Amino acid sequence: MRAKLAPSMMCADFINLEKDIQVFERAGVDYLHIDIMDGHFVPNFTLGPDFVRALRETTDIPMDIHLMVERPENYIELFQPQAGDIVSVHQESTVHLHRVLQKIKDFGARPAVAINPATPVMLLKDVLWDVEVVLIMTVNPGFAGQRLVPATLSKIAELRSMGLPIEIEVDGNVSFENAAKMRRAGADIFVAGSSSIFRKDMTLEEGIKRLREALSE
Ligand code: S6P
Ligand code: MG
Repeated sequence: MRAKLAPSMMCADFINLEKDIQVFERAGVDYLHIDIMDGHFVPNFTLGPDFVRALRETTDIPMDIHLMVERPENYIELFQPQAGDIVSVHQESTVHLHRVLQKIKDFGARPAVAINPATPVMLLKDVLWDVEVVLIMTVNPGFAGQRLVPATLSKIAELRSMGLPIEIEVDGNVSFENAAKMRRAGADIFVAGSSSIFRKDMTLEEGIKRLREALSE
């Protein structure tokens, strides 16, 4: 599968958001990655449904909504997922994983399950046929700008070797160097944050170009 890019909007310039979105449209990125945190599942707060609504008025780029919240089944309606969006819920965040994945499907969006670095791939065995995407967290969720947890690379390869028709998304310290390793291990969707396209020493355009080059090596 073709490598896809999902810029992480929590790393964007909130004061000049429209400018960043125009760059993403010109560059043809595949998704806008939106981190949703509740201060319980992860010790931080970030974006919310109003932000998603405002983005939808500005762009047609599909959303990749990453729910880092307890009991995600209570919040799907709030985000009004649309056809073509990805909505990911954490395996660790609910005892009703199957039910919430069906709910996402009912909205016509692409259901996805996310796992923390400490969660083994095998715990997903009984939902793998109910998801289109598996999001492998390559850092502990909650913050941008962290370092890769190296053991997560073998989880990408382990999942890919199962031969399932799913896309593998990676999120966390997807630097130019790590992105190439993740691609070789079998990842398809790359969340691009402060380690790549939002680096302070280059423009967004340069960062996107370098990330694409790293992924095609
Ligand atoms: C972390 C969140 C991520 C970050 C992304 C930032 O909890 O889910 O989506 O925004 O990891 O990228 P970087 O390159 O700063 O790690
Ligand atoms: Mg994320």
